[in-house]
Amino acid sequence: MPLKNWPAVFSLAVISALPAAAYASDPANLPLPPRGFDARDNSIPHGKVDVSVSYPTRNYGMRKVTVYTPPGYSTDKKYPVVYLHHGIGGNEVSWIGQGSNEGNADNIMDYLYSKQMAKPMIVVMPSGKMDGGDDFARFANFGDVLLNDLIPWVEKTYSAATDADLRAISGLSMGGGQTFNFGFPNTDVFHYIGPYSAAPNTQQPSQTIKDVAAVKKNVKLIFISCGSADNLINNSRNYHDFLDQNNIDHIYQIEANEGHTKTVWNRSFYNFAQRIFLDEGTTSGGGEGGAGGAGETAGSGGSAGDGSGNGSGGSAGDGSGSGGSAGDGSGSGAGAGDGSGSGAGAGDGSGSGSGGGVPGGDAVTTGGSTANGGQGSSSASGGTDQATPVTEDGGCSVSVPGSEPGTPPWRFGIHLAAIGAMLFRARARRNRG
Ligand code: FER
Repeated sequence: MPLKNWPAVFSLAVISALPAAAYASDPANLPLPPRGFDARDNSIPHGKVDVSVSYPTRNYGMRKVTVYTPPGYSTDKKYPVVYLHHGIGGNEVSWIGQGSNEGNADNIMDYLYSKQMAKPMIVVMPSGKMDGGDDFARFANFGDVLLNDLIPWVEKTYSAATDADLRAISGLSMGGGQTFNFGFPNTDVFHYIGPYSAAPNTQQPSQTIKDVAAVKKNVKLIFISCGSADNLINNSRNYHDFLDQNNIDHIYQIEANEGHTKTVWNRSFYNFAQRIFLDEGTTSGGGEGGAGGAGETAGSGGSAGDGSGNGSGGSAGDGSGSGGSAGDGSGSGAGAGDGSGSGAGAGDGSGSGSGGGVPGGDAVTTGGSTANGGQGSSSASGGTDQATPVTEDGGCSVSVPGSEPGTPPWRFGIHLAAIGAMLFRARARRNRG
């Protein structure tokens, strides 16, 4: 063999010695939602659904949109907004179980609030298929309407925040394609991107992600999901691979044995909605810390970035606080809330939360997730009196190439949790005295 071919042979040998999926990280494998999470439950508070409201556009006349506002919605506050898109046969009511019935976003949000598992947010479900042209054009043309007609109208008409940290885009199938196509080129507008079962209208990642650094810097959560038996799965896998190859953190959730179904879309919205808008508020340290354990609903967690930042948990005015989160290495976060819970998350694959509950209050922690792709772990330590700390799953592993689920240094997290709980108790004592 001529000498000049040796480098090629050598690199081939190295490549074949690596595990089969050298760059492709594993799916997140999130647990199934609890029974009833997407059903109407008359024993819990409901948000308000404005069905088929009309808003003006520059080029398409009046268009329809359905808007869900959370229980207790008040114009005294500004709410984050998620724009949630339907599939090819759908319209503005498909996500509330009407018409083509593609999901139950209203029931899911009601459920999440009843368990204090999501930030209060507005869910905007537009009719996302414009008039004229083939299906691809009709869905593509909505991009301009979304950015230049709908978002400004929502922010004028509802008590909506206007910060990109408080805006998310999501959707199913053709709407999943829209989520990729409108989300990635506009990371200055949307900081959370959640496409489910994306359809063939999905553009190539090389077309939508021209600036990898901007995606890494801006986007707080990318949540890609699909049924394992969906024959459109390549659209999702393609992005998963691209994101892995470019070291962009994301959750890749595959629903085992599911096809192109509403089951996938409801589970996906349940998983996405509880992971968005968690880290607005007090932030110090650099950007890439893990998503951290979410201690509670309201309140705002601190988040610490790679290596050295420190975040201290937000204190919420309305009876709850949320966990801090820490990134790789030595960041730390601790959160203490007023009424019902606190969480602390540490980097490197572990998160923990401690619930310092008030009598009758619930402390809920969702597992810490970190940018490191380690195995998440979560724990809850009890609140006072009748508080019932509930520990959810062990955290989602955010996929990062080459990361191994190691032994999570969860004891560190417990320490932080204990400190958070101590602070909480001290403050409660002060408040009582
Ligand atoms: C296709 C397969 C699926 C396609 C669109 C879809 C236009 C969309 C499905 C949906 O939105 O549910 O080939 O091409």
